[in-house]
Amino acid sequence: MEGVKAQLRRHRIETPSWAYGNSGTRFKVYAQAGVPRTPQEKIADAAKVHELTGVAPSIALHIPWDKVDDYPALARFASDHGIAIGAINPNVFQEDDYRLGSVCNPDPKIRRKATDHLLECIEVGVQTGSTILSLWFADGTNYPGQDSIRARQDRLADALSEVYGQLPDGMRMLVEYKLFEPSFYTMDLPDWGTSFAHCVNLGPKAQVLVDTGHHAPGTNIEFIVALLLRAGKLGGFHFNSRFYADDDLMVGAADPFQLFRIMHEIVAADALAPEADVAFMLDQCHNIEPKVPAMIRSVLNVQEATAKALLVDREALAKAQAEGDVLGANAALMDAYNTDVRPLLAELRAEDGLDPDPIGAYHRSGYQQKIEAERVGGSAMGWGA
Ligand code: PSV
Ligand code: MN
Ligand code: MN
Repeated sequence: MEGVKAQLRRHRIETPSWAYGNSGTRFKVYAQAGVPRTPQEKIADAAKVHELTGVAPSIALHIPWDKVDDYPALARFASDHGIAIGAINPNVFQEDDYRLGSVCNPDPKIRRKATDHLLECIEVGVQTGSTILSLWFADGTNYPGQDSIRARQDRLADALSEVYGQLPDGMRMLVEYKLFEPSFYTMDLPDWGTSFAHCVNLGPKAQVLVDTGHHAPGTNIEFIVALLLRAGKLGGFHFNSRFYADDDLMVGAADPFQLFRIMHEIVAADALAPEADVAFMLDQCHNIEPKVPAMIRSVLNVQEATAKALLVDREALAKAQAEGDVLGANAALMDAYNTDVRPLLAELRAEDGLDPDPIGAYHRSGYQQKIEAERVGGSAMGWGA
């Protein structure tokens, strides 16, 4: 148990700035009381989540949603609040110019503009002390014949390679894929194989980012995770859960067993500790639920899945596997999954001077009342607006 606790203490989960702001679907963005109006207020909320959970010490930024004049000052603000700036996410999908794509656009001027924004985000990373440039492209086509699939891949490869060439030491590039949406015929990065192929060509500083909501229903995500880990190409996750498509619901809400299976692959490959360089990030939209407690819930859900994965009796599992004991091997996994780890996590928090019940502690803290009183006119994150 002490070994399990030691590993849990070293686990890091990053929360996204955009999940603290108002969000919604294409039908409606719901305004909530107390949501942040500035990047600083998003950082304060992320810091609250870290203060109560102890395992969420960084916040991902989305540029220009979190654009400021002075990035070093923003990083200092974060560190004064006990957290760091995590992945920098460029946004090349929210301007009219990008109607036919960003780095894959048939117009070279638009490709230049998009690539320049990616380069600008490297600079944001340098100024904020970030080590991750996290790329997602909405690029694709809606109709057969609309554009050349191969030419678009060439343009994508060119842009990625230019950006890769500018990555400073210590910074890596994560390439996210998504099956569909906003494009419906082709996405230029639709799946892990396409991301992987580009990353292999680019070099060791390019790795694949797995967003759990970006696959076809029924996809075995832990298989992808195992393959990428084996190739040293798993850069990180965007955790969230889905019932249908890219629902962006709280991680662990729809399928906690899948989350456990993913974390089991991570633990089995010894990839949980920060040195393994797998970034455990959340990417969610809290449309109808209050933001900060929803984020705390999500962090706890990842932590619970991780604790269960750490409880798998590896010796018993390896023995059963070697002996071809199908039921025994499956039982080794299920015993861990069916363990209630909440008492263990409560104990861990108490030992570390945290409240054993982070959500209860949030409600008792008065933070929600404070932000509702102080913050009037919170902004939409941009997505779905
Ligand atoms: C796209 O669906 C995505 O998962 C990408 O990570 C974006 O940066 C993020 O969502 C925006 O919400
Ligand atoms: Mn994502
Ligand atoms: Mn998504």
